[in-house]
Amino acid sequence: MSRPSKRELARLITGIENGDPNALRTLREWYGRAGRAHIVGVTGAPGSGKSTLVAALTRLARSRGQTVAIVSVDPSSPFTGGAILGDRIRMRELFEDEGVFIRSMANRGALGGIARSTADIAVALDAAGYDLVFIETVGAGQAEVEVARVAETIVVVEAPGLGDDIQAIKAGILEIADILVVNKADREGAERTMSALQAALDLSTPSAGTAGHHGPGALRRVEAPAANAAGWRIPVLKTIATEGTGVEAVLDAIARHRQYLDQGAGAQRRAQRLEYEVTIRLRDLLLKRAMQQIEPARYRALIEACIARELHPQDAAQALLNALSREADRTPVE
Ligand SMILES: Nc1nc2c(ncn2[C@@H]2O[C@H](COP(=O)(O)OP(=O)(O)OP(=O)(O)O)[C@@H](O)[C@H]2O)c(=O)[nH]1
Ligand SMILES: [Mg+2]
Repeated sequence: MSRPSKRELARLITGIENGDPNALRTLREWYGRAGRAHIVGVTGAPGSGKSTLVAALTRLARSRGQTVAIVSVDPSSPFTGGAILGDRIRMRELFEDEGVFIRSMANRGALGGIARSTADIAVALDAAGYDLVFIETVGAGQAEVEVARVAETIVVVEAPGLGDDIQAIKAGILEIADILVVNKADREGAERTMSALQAALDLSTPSAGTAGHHGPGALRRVEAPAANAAGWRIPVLKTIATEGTGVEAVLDAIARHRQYLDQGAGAQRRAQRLEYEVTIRLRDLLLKRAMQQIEPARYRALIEACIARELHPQDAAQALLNALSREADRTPVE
């Protein structure tokens, strides 16, 4: 395949976002070609400087001869143009660079939906030949964590806060980090944030126990793979993204994590990630099928019963499931 133009890629990605069957057909053909790019998730609290850092990393990676794609999920700043002027000027050169592809995804699908399209978009960019694919998400909830998990390497960006208040801990995203960055190191309190993060890391033992999750066991709970097996020390790095300070160390750490994965840890992690992805897709399909089969009137009646507190939501869900299995029992097996 010749390398697709940015315009062709943009069209394919729109198709993926819209669930267009043609786009999915193309993606299936491309899937076998993917697997070469390094997919890097960048997440963290709103305004911590993720986009600025990704832009700085991209410039540096370009100077090292790598091509870069950036997917920004639900952005509120730079990549969509909502940024202050200085940021926008700095972003423009990236937009004009042939070796850089930038895409924003603003549509908020249902839980899982956005993770699914992000995974597909990453495959498209990977197959299209980009060396590095950055996926920026705002680390604020379950959906964002699912999106970040599409990546092989996850960078969590923190900014110095008030006192010891670490947003990443509050949002529950610290545990998925492979690399921690304290950005805005020019601000008051950066050292304190660094040591608070280091302390939190020292406390948390990697949960290698989830690694052996195989087969239908994984379906009992949509459980994410343990992010950090033994052998990888999570670095805590300091940056001033607006000035490019410390960015080289972050890009080096990203490359080192890739090497670490390539030396063996990656195979197990890739298997876990794909198992997780298949499980999420199965959950979505099951729910979709259930919603198609459930009679709307019955559904409404059960919700009403919950509103009237005559029925517990768990029992409503169970009643719907029971009705589905009775339906399935009547459906002859082909
Ligand atoms: N002082 C200082 N400001 C920074 C630094 N990095 C980014 N900023 C500024 O912080 C603001 C937010 O930066 P963004 O890169 O948009 O942050 P973000 O995390 O991508 O924001 P969202 O995508 O909206 O969550 C911008 O005005 C940046 O110029 C830094 O190292 N120091
Ligand atoms: Mg941003």
